[in-house]
Amino acid sequence: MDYEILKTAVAEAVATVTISRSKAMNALNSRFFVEMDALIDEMAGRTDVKVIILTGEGKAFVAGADIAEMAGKSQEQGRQFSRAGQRTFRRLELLDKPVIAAINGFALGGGLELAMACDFRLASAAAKFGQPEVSLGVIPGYAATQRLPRLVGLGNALHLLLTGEMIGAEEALRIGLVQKVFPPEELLPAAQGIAKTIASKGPKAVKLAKLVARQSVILDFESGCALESEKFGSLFDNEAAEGMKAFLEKRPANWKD
Ligand code: CO8
Repeated sequence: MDYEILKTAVAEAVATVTISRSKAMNALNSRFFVEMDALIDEMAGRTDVKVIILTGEGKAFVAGADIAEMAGKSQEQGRQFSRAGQRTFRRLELLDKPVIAAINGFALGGGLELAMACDFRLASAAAKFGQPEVSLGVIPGYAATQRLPRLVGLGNALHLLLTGEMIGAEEALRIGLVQKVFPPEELLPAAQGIAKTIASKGPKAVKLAKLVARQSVILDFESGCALESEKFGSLFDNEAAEGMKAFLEKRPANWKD
């Protein structure tokens, strides 16, 4: 498809996707969701891409759902838009390639929800985070009520959800909402460096590590461990043979995709 909002640049197996609607602080409109669904399909099929980075153009990562588009919706439309957006973010979360959020600026409302659907979050020291929905008389609709407590604990989540307060990158790091903070100009190079590190690892192992860890919030502990053992075993006589041989021979592994 012809993308208007999502601009992709691919280098060394890493796709850097920039959300480019900076005149509206990259707010998520209907067109964004059409493009994001297409992007997920495209990324799943591209053999030249192993890791995806999502970032934003200008001052914002994403300043939320598009308020101008949301205003005036009926109850039924509100429900439908929420479910459709949740489905898209879930598809992103379940993509069998790692997705890293490189949060360059405001990550508010639906923007923070998008970042939380990524596998981990890296932030600029200038980034700001919040769930300001209650200020608009709504609650989150793209699963922040479910993902935020899982990521930062119920108390930290409710503090953000009930006050609508914006927090800075250091506070986001402290509560575990982001994993690393960088000076603004170093964010993207650092994200690309981390992405390349992941791209250099056993591709099947990377996929399975994500798949099994993602099940930890769904499955009970014993079922999760059983799934881990099954997937662990599946890598033997397969990718693990090359990875361990390479270690013993003191050479880089020669992975097959
Ligand atoms: N939607 C639409 N337009 C936006 C949004 C947005 N979320 N955020 C900013 N813009 C627009 C502004 O209206 C402005 O447009 P214009 O130039 O035409 O006046 C332009 O972007 C620049 O914004 P500001 O002038 O406000 O820039 P500042 O630097 O002064 O402020 C802020 C930046 C702090 C990010 C400020 O723009 C802001 O507070 N934005 C709104 C943040 C917000 O409340 N986000 C949450 C939205 S609710 C949500 O995300 C719920 C998701 C679930 C949806 C469920 C399905 C329907």
